Amino acid sequence: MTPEQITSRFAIKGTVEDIKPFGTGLINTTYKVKTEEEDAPNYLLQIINHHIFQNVPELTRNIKRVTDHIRGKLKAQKTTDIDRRVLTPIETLDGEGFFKDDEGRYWRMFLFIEGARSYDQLTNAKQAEAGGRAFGQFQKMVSDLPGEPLYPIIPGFHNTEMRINNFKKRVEKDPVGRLKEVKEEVDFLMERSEEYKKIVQMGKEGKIPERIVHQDTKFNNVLLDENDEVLCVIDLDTVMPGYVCYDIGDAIRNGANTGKEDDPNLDNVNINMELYEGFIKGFLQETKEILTPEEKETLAFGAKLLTYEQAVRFLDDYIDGDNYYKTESPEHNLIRTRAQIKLLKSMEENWEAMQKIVNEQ
Ligand code: GN1
Ligand code: MG
Repeated sequence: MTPEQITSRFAIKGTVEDIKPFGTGLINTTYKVKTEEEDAPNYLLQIINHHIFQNVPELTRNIKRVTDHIRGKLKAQKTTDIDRRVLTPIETLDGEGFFKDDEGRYWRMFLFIEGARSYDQLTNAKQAEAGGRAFGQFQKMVSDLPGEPLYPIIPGFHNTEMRINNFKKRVEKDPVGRLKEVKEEVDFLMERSEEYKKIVQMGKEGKIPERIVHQDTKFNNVLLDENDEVLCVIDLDTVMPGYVCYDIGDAIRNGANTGKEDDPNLDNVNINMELYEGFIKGFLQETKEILTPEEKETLAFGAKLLTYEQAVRFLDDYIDGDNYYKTESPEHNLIRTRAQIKLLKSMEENWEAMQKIVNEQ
């Protein structure tokens, strides 16, 4: 089926004028749908990667619960422009909220948020603070979501202990014979495996609470307005129970890197401490009152944790023959792994300063 035929299954307003690829996600495939009429909104159309998000009805329900809850809060606060301050899922004509086509692909739509900016890379600390505030606000708004816990769409998504165990098995199996090229990287990661089981263990011991967290806090998942003020956060697929340090940790991993996530030149890759400070400041401005002292203590560690974990995940996928992430070359996952390892080394070198910044807030 063509994207045009797909959109006719959704309760959209106006006539579809064109549909173009949109965004840079590594998992789902996204299009922008432009409508002809001045007064009809534009939309986002997505193919959900259902190999990764296997329970699409529960995924749809999670996102609806979270966005309805946030919308309710915004209404209570008499916020104007609510449609720019939270994602709006578009209903299907049959009320399912998603459409499965004859090729087995799952589609969904959202209202397109107009006049929003998002950046793959940050240029200043003001943006970092906005990023920290965006995920902090999100955290605060969903902290009192009523009802049963959200459905764990990808069980153990940031369970580093589980990721390490799976990684060990992959290394033993070496399914496509790539292990011999990556011995050094495997050793680097395995040497640190005990240290990075800490958060899951603290959770099990009841030292930190489980909360609803976003879990995919790339800076390009923050929408900003023309003055770089926060509109909302997007990409709610992985919103699930987890620990608070996952969100700030992944935001820093992604956003406070002087290089790119897949930078082939490792000299470019370092932690930018100014941006780091911006993220921590912004995040704590919003969450100070809801975090326990133990949780606050995990924030700096979260940055190292998520960087470590991402290196494990990229290398795991490389050893597996690139089945998970979209890649642009056979070495792409290895390049990504090396960049994450370099970033982690840089964080290790700045570890004291990173902790100090949290303590000063
Ligand atoms: C994936 O698709 P995207 O870019 O939102 C991944 C994240 C990784 C990220 C690395 C569901 O996110 O966990 O941090 O790539 N999402 C999933 O770039 O695995
Ligand atoms: Mg994502």
